[in-house]
Amino acid sequence: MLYKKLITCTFSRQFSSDILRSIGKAAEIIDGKKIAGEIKKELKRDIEEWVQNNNNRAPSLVAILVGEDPASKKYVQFKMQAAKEVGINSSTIKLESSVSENDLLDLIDKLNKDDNCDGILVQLPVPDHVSERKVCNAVDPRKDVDGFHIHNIGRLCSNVETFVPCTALAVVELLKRSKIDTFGKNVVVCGRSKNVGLPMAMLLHSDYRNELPGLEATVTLCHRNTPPEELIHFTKRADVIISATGVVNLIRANMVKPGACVIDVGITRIETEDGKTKIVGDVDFEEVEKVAGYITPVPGGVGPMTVAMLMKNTFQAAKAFKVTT
Ligand code: NAD
Ligand code: L34
Repeated sequence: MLYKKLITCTFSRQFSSDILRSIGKAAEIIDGKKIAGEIKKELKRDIEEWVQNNNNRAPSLVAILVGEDPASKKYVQFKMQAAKEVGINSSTIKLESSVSENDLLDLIDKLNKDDNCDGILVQLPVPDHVSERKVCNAVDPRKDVDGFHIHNIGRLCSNVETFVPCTALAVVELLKRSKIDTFGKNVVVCGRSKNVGLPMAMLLHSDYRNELPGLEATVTLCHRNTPPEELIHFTKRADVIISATGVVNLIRANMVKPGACVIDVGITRIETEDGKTKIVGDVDFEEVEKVAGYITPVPGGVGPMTVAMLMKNTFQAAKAFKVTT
C-alpha cells in the first residue's frame, strides 16, 4: 500500500495508473460479506450478554412485506436470517399488493403499541397507491430501525443521536473498519435519495464534535442533473467515491483518482448472455479496480452490511425502549 501511495504521489495521474496496471497492483477489495459476518458475531455476543445480565427478553423485529417483488422478498429473507444468527426474534408480516393504505397504517399502529416489538420496518418500495412518506411517518420513531421517520431524518440532519438509515451506516462502518480516512478529504456521493444518498452525505460532512459519527469530509453530492463532464470533474478529485444511483457503469476508470476508495452501493439486475440474471453495481469493477486503492464488490459489498446494520439498529431500539419505558 505504501508503495502504491508513493508512486501515486510521485508521478502524474495517467502515468501512475499505467504503472499500477502494468505491475498488476489491483485495488484492495473491501469484503462487505466478511465484515458483516464479524459485526454479526460481535452483536450476537453483545445481545446474549444483555439478555443474560439484565434478564431482558431478546430484541424483536417485525418486517412488513407488501406484494410479491422478488428482490424485496429476498432482502427480507436475508434480514430474517441475520436476526436468527444474532439472537433477535423476528417475523415477517406479508400483505397483498392490493392492501389499502389505511389497513397498512392500522397494522403499523398495532405494532407501535405492541410492547413485544422493538423494531418495525416496512420494506420499500410500497405499491404506488400507498404513500411512502405516510408509511414511514406512521412508525413510532423509537421503533424506526430504518431511520426513515421524518423526526429521525431531522435528528440526523441536526447531528443528534438517532437511528441512522442502514445503508448509510453500512458505508460508514465499511470505511471505518477498512481504516479509510475521511477527515478533510474530498468525497463525492452520486445519488441524493432520501433513504441513501442524502443521509450518506449528511454523515460524511458532519462535525465529529457532535453526537453522530462525524466523518469531517468535504462532500460533493451529485445527481441525475449533474452533467457528465461535471461529474467526472468532481470524481477525479475525490479521495472517496460513493455511488448509489442504479446506473450501470456510471463510474469508469478514467473518473477515478489513482488510489481512491470506491464504494459501490448500486444494485441492478441484468440478464447475462446465457439467459441467467445477475446483479451488478454502478461501478465498472473490472476497469476501476486497476486504478482504485480500495473497492467494494457487488454482490458482497454494501448489501450484506446493510442487513448487519439493521440488526445493530434493532438492538439499539431494544436497549432504548428498556430505558425509556
Ligand atoms: P433512487 O432511484 O431513489 O435514487 C437514485 C439517485 O441516483 C437519484 O438521486 C438520482 O438523481 C441519481 N442519479 C441518477 N442518474 C444519475 C447520474 N447519471 N449521475 C449521478 N446521479 C444519478 O435509488 P436509491 O434508493 O437511492 O438506490 C440507489 C441504488 O442503490 C439502487 O441501485 C438501489 O438498488 C441500490 N441500493 C442498494 C442498497 C444496498 O444495501 N446495497 C440499499 C439501498 C439501495
Ligand atoms: N425499508 N426498504 C427498507 N429498508 C431497507 O434497508 C431497504 N433496502 C433497500 C430496498 N428497500 C428497503 C434494503 O434492505 C435495498 N436493501 C438491500 C438489502 C440487502 C441487500 C441489498 C439491498 C443484499 O443483501 N445484497 C446482497 C445480495 C443481493 C442479491 O443476491 O440479490 C449483496 O451481496 O449485495
